[in-house]
Amino acid sequence: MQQQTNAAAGHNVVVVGTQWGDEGKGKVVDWLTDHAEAVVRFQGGHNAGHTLVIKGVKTALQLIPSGIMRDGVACFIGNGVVVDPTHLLSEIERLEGIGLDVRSRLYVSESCPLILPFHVEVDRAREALRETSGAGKIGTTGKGIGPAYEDKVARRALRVQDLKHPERFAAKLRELLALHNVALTGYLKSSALEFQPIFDHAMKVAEQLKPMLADVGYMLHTINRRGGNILFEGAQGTLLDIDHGTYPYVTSSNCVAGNAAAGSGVGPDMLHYILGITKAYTTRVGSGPFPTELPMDEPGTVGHHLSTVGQERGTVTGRPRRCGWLDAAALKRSIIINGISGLCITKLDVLDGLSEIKVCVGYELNGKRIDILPLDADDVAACVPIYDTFPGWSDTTFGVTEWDKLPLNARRYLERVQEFIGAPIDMVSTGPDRVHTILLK
Ligand code: 2SA
Ligand code: MG
Repeated sequence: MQQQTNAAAGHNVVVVGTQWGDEGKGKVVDWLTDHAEAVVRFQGGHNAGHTLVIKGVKTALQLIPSGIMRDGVACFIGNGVVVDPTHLLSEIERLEGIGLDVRSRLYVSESCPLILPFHVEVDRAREALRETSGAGKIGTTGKGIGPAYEDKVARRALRVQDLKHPERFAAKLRELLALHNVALTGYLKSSALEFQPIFDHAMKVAEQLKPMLADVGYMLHTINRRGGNILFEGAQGTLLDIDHGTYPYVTSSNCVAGNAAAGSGVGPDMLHYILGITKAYTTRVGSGPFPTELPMDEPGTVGHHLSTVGQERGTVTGRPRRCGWLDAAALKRSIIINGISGLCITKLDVLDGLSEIKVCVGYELNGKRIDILPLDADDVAACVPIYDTFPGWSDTTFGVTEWDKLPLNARRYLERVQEFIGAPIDMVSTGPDRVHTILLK
C-alpha cells in the first residue's frame, strides 16, 4: 500500500520570530501569502501585534492571521491559540469595517481554549501584586494569555467547542469562575466577577462565531494533500518561548517552529521550510534580561536612534520597546531550536546613517567566554556582550529591492552575521511595504 504522508504535496512555510518578537513577521507573512492558499496561527493570542502596510495603509492584526489581507486566502486559528471570543468578534468587525471579507474564509479550531474576563483580571492583578511585592513584573500585555494557558494545562479550560453547548458551558464556567474568584478576592486583592454577565455575553458572541468553527487540522491536511501551500504564522519570538526563552520573562506558549504542527493539528512532516525573521537590531518589550540593550533617552545616541527611527512601540499596548544591537549569539540559539532553513533580515534601513554598527558575537560570563545565549535567565542577565564592530553606511537602504544595490558596508555586515550564525539569509526587508523586499533565494 502506498504510504500517505502529509508531506506528499505542497510547499509549506513556517514563519517564526528569532528574537523577542516584533521582528516584522506580519509583513513577511503577508508578502508570502501571494503563494499560499492558507495561513494559520498556531500559538499565542491577541497579545500579538502584526503590523502590515499595504499601499501606504497601516493595519494591525492581533488574532486573525495576516493572510486575511489577501483576497481568497483561507485563514485558520489553530488549537494552540488562546481565543478571547469578544476580541475575536471585534477584530472581525474592524476588518469588515475596512471592506474585508472575513467570515467566509476564517476558520477557528473547536479545540482552542477560551480567554474569559477573569483571565484578564487575574493577569492584571498578578502583575500588580508582583510589582508591589518586589518580585518584579513580567511586563505582560494584560490580555489574560498566561492564565488562559494555565487553565488549558490544568485540564479545566473552557474551549471554543463549549460555546456550542450552553448547558455544558454554564456548568464549566460556574466551576472555573468559583476557582478564580477565590484567588481574586484572596491573595490577588481584587474583586469577584459575576457568572451571569460573562455567560450571557459569551452566548451572544457564540451565535456569531459558530459558523466559523472547524476541524482545522483535517482541513489543513486536505489542502496540503491536493498541493495547496500553507503558511504557518508564528507570533512573539523564540526568546519568549515558554520552554526555551528567558524564563520566567516569557509568554505562556511555545513560539518555536516545532509547535506549528502541534498547535495547528498537523504532522511535523508538513513543515517544509522554516523561515526565521530577524530584525537587524534587537528589541524587547516587557521585563527580562537583554544583554545588548542600549540606553534610549539621550538624543544622538544609538539607542535613541533605533527607538525613534525604528518607531519601536508595542503594537498592542503602545509601550516603548527596549532597543539594542543585534545579538547574533542569541540568534545562534534560535536557529538551532527552530531548525531554521533561511532567515529574513528586517528593518535594515533603520541602521542607515549610523557611523558604526555592532553585532554581539558572544559574551563574557563569570570570567569565561561563551558564544551562545545561556539557558538560565540569571546567567543571561550577567552576560557582558562581546562585539564585532563594522563601519556603517550613509546611503539609504530604504526600499532597495536588489542585493547588489545595497551599500557595500551593509552587505559586509549581513555577510558577517550569516557566517557567524551558520544559516543563510534568504530575504532582506528594506521598508514596511510589500514591495520593499530583496529576495535571495
Ligand atoms: P503575555 O501577555 O503573557 O504574552 O506577556 C508575556 C511576555 O511576552 C511578551 N509579549 C510580546 N513581546 C513582543 N511583542 C508582542 N506583541 C505586541 C507587539 C506587544 C505590545 O507586537 O508589540 O504591544 O506590547 C508580545 N506579546 C507578548 C510581553 O511583553 C511579556 O514580556
Ligand atoms: Mg508585534
